[in-house]
Amino acid sequence: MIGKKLQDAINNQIQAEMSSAHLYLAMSVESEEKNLKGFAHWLKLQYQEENGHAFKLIDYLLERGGSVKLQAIEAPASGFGTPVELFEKVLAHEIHISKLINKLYEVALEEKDYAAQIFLQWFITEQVEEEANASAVLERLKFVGDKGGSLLYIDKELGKRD
Ligand code: OFO
Repeated sequence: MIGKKLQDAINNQIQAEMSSAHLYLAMSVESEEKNLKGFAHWLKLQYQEENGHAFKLIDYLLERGGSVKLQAIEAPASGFGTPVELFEKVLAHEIHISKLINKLYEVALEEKDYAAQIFLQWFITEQVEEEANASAVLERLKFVGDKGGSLLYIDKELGKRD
């Protein structure tokens, strides 16, 4: 059975993951509207990945006999700017989520919940990958530029994500 403090913290993280999904869906739709189909595809897969993170936490809480309390998801921002600005926002968001995951892990440490510590290590590793993925796209965009033929090339590359 999981303690109340950790249960509340996991419920907050479920909300954060679902908010991430919502944000990436908004970014995907905006990219589609700009006819950047590769960006839209990449961001749609990211949306699905975030929902997967939320479900992983939901399943874990249920497995531990906890109570899942879904929270409101705010409308995401819009007007994400140029492709470079868009991926600056993606990277900043993932850095923010990494901090939340670290705080969640600290709760598991304080509560001496060893099982939860092992479970949450997956998320710590995942955040390294999430930041690296966003950073790689941002660096490429900055290197080749986010206009004209360069943009079309990167859009095509992002469309290959599976
Ligand atoms: Fe759930 O990792 Fe991104 O936000």
